[in-house]
Amino acid sequence: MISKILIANRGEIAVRIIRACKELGIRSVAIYSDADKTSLHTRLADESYLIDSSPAQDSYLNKEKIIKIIKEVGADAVHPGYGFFAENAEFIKELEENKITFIGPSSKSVAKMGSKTEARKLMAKNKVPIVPGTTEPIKSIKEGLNTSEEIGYPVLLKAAAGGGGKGMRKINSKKEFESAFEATKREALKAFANDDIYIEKYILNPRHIEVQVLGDKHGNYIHLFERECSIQRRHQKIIEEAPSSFVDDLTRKKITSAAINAAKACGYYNAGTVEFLMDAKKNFYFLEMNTRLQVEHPVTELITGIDLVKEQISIASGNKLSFNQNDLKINGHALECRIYAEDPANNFLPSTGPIISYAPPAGPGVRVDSGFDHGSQITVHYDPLISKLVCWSDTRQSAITRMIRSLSEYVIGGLITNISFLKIIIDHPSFRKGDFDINFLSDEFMSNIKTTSNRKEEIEVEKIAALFAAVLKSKSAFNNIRNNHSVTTNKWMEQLYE
Ligand code: MV4
Repeated sequence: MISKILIANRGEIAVRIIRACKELGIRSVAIYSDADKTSLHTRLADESYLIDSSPAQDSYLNKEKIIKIIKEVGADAVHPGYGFFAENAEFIKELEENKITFIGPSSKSVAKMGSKTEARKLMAKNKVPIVPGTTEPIKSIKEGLNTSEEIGYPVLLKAAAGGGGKGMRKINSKKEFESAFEATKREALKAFANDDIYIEKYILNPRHIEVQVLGDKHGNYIHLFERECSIQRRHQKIIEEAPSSFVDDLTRKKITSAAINAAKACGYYNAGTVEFLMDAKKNFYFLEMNTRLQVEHPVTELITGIDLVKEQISIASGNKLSFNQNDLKINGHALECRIYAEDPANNFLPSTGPIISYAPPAGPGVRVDSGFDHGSQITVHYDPLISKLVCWSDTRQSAITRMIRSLSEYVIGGLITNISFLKIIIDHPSFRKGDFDINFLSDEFMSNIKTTSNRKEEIEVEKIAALFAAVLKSKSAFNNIRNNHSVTTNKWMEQLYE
């Protein structure tokens, strides 16, 4: 039994995990940095501990300090969220050695999927289609040229220790090969301290489709259907949905059973995601396995009714999966928009400062997973994700309508956000038709839309309005004390009309 969980993360995902703990009657422990004193996770957990200063290396990546706190507070388990230590095999191994439960897969599974060439080898052996190419690092330019000739240009050079889009290079013809090979090797060495690189055929204009899987420690596996994640910019996903409008029943059957084979192949337990590229003919190819809970997990929760975080905790406790494959069916459609504090009109420059007013959307079929609220500070130290707006409805079209309604309702004062940009994408005829691939947000798309806004001026007005409201509030409180009657909620309004 797990009775106390330390959440080694921040922002919306830390809040998501704390909420699951509360509903399960498990004590939650938050850690926070200087920059996160005003964040929601710090306030919502049963216990919160300051780790150190704001940089991630000193705080959420400070392994020694985190393990020290785990021991001091007597936490019996750790939930890593995503990012930070979520896929760090060394961190997981250290917890395993200290008999602290890691709410995720074993360090062995994580290490196996960490090497992209090893993962490809394992997949090829276990009936999971991989992109044509090599399963061993390329040793020489001559070998690379021969392989590329065989599979046909264009090809992609990828770092064996890479992932998530880092350390890749496209080669269009043999005359580009030599210099690209050297450059990719150099970059891989710098980024991953490992210069092994391998070759894949370049798949033209694919979609990014991923399958959510769950495995328990007793060898049971189930999938929770697919998510469509093609709407991304520079490898940063922006909009995700479940199910994919491109995947038909037969393709779904094939891709989900490939995903289960992938999980079985690495002795996986807990929640994981198998990523695929899917071409226009619906051929799909294994890309990588993400050995963590993903940002976009809510869309899967909304169409299946499964609470993935509670299931993760149950699996980590040693329980069997609480349902079988036949219990699951796709119910309706869900969309997620990632709400970032960044300026689409200014090359997505992060926007920092306090949130001076905050009014999230609500109503039927609307879920907001936020890490922040009124008074929280968004800083330069971490990813500028404020929250995730997730909408469910019975059909894709009505989920789109609901998303536009919710985006229009969302008020985040004091910061520039990508909300208007999200509305433009969701309302685009091609998006509505489901006609897009990973290149949808191309430079061409970006130059054709109008992302300029008067947010800068609006923010100045918001700041003055917030100041004015604060003055009125304190005057109201002062009058209440002076008149010796208790503070009532309507006093503030009365003051306005005085
Ligand atoms: C590819 C590809 C085309 N062909 N591999 C980017 C992230 C990393 N996980 C793999 N990626 C890609 N691999 C072959 N053989 C195109 C991409 C790719 C991509 C994939 C998924 C989502 C967005 C993407 C954006 C650019 C490139």
